Amino acid sequence: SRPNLALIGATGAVGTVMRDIVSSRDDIWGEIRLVASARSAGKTLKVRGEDVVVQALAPEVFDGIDIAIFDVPDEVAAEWVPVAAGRGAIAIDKSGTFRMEPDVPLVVPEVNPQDARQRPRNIISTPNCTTLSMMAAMGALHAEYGLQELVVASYQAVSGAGVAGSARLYDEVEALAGDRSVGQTAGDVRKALANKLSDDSPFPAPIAFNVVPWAGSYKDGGWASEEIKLRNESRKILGIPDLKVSATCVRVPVVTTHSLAVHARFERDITVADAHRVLEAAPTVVLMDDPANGVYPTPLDVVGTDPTYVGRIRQAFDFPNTLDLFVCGDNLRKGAALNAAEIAELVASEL
Ligand code: 11C
Repeated sequence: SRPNLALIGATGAVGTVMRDIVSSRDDIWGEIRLVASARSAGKTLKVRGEDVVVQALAPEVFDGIDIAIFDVPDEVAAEWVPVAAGRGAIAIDKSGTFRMEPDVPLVVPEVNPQDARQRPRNIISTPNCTTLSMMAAMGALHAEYGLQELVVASYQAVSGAGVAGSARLYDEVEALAGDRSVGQTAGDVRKALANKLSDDSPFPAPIAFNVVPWAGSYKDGGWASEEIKLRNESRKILGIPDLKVSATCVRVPVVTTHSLAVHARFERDITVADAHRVLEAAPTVVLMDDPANGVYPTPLDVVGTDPTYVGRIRQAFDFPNTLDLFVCGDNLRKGAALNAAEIAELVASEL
């Protein structure tokens, strides 16, 4: 019989994309149950063209469920993922709670599908959307050329901070629209916004007309949690425990699709032509690399689609075996919902 799927966090930014993804991919599922906080319970939402009533998160919602995909805050995952797993479901968790635990695999299906089979706690984690934006491409290059070092700058979309993140960018743009005086004096945008919007923003500075060098929570040494996650998760997914990684994560006024500027050093000599060959053969990567003709990925040109887009591939002048490149990936699709759905399909195919 077909496996039953539960989507926990069905009403959030990722949950909304998740419903769209399970409705448009090959339908392998029996029941699809929608679950959210008590606040959203009772709402009717469409999945596979049918109305489904959202249930409140409770132990019984996992009864009869084979696979439960969680997209909920870390503390909700910490409490409820083990409940689902304890009741016999395989839990696929998008939160940061379990990713680095040694007995929980962290899976990107085109990079380390085999890891999904070792799941002693019935939990599989799916990575942070920033890490995921480059994994398909870096995994393919690593398989042939052996990755040694990554230096990354991110350009992260506001929807990485959920529905509230997108709402804040739209609100700020609307509040500033038409005022051609703003953005020219220090603090003028902050003042203009203070007069029109609450200061309750998910971002530590104005995000309209700005870039903000901060994403996530504060960690020792002045690091942001996103930068630490990118390092730890890349090592685990690629299976390179001593991979050298240094990242600076920056929020930009883009609604959806994270971009990364990547400086990658390999064990073996690698040319631009080598990278083109590898990435052209990678099924989930799209090469957009013809800068002489203005061809490279931008978030606005790829948002809402599934692949990882790579362009601006250059051989570094002053660093051996090193490429510089630019990657774009939809943070809500491959960065979140799609990767979780692909893990669920992989697991379901082996049940
Ligand atoms: C962002 N990448 O763009 C984050 C959101 O660990 O999954 C996801 C945080 C995570 O804000």
